[in-house]
Amino acid sequence: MDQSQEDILLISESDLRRLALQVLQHLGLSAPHAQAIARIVVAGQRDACQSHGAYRILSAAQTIRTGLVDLQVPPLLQPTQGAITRVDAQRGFSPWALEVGLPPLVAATRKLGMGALVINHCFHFTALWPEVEMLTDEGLAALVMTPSHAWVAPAGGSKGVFGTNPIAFGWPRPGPYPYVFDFATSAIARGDLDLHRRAGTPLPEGVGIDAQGQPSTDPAAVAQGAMRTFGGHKGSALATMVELMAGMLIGDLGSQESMALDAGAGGMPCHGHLVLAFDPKRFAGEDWPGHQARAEALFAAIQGQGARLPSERRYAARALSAQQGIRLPRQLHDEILALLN
Ligand code: NDP
Ligand code: PYC
Repeated sequence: MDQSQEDILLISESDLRRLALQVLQHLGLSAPHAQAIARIVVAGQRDACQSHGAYRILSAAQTIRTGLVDLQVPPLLQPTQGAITRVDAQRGFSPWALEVGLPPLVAATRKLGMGALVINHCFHFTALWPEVEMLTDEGLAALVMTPSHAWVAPAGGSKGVFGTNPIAFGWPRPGPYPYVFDFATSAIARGDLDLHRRAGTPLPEGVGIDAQGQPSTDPAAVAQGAMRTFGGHKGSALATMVELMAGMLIGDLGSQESMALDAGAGGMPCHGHLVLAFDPKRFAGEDWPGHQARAEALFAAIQGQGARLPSERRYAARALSAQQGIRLPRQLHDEILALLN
């Protein structure tokens, strides 16, 4: 999916945010919904996350066309119960609900040592790392997970049961960049499958099967069949955990139910979302700086072998975007602009 220089526009972060806001509001979203979505998708494009950056403006538009998502409804913050902060997104998109739930989550985590933010009834289509970074910025460790649509077969099976069910983890570090990983528990994110389909390029071997259960590298055939979990039975178990923890545990839909709600309309998934936060100063106590230094030694041991840490590619892209502007595929830019017609 490499693109030549002519296919790429350089755009400033503020211009891309302005464009995203204009389009999202034109599509009918209230200003706070549009602003929260714009912040998160622009951050994705700035970090060169092609499947979860500006491309997701098209996903938002497609979801809006289904008529299932509420474009105006404010998230309902419920009274905090111990460690649990709960926000009912009331079938709106998730980013505004996240922003509403974050301050009480941070307060509860500082008070109790750990906290959980449960977002119910949200349409969720973003990357998870921006959510994790909002917590590492507060000096907290974080673990975030969410179901999606049942596109992914269990290891040993051939029919979609799980969502692409991403898990993200963040650890606060001295300096500007936390340790963060963020990945789908499927062998490929659905967003990347879609990008292959749009570009007419084959999928990597081994990520999906067609409707007859045969291995396929044709994105359209795999979209009709099923995607595989990463790491076989291990990814399958992690995907199950996400269904349980961010579905049944929090009293919300899993990926099969989300897909049934969509009923073939082609919108983004609607379900619950779980954000866990941990205060190292409460877990490690006064010795936290010493233990944080031990964590730094671990990272140095990884990098000392020539291996890279997760998110290094993103952070490098972030620095490049700050210097040169954000790289945006011209075709995507034109498709986003066309939403104004
Ligand atoms: P990738 O496989 O691209 O990357 C997974 C993680 O591994 C990243 O943190 C990445 O860091 C890191 N990584 C990649 N290569 C290496 C390497 N060689 N050494 C060390 N670390 C490495 O992610 P996915 O395609 O699985 O997911 C992409 C995005 O899709 C995620 O942001 C996820 O949240 C999102 N998603 C959202 C869903 C939703 O329902 N909302 C569903 C599924 C996915 P780096 O970024 O620096 O390369
Ligand atoms: O890429 O798998 C994905 C995805 C699902 C919902 C949002 N992104």
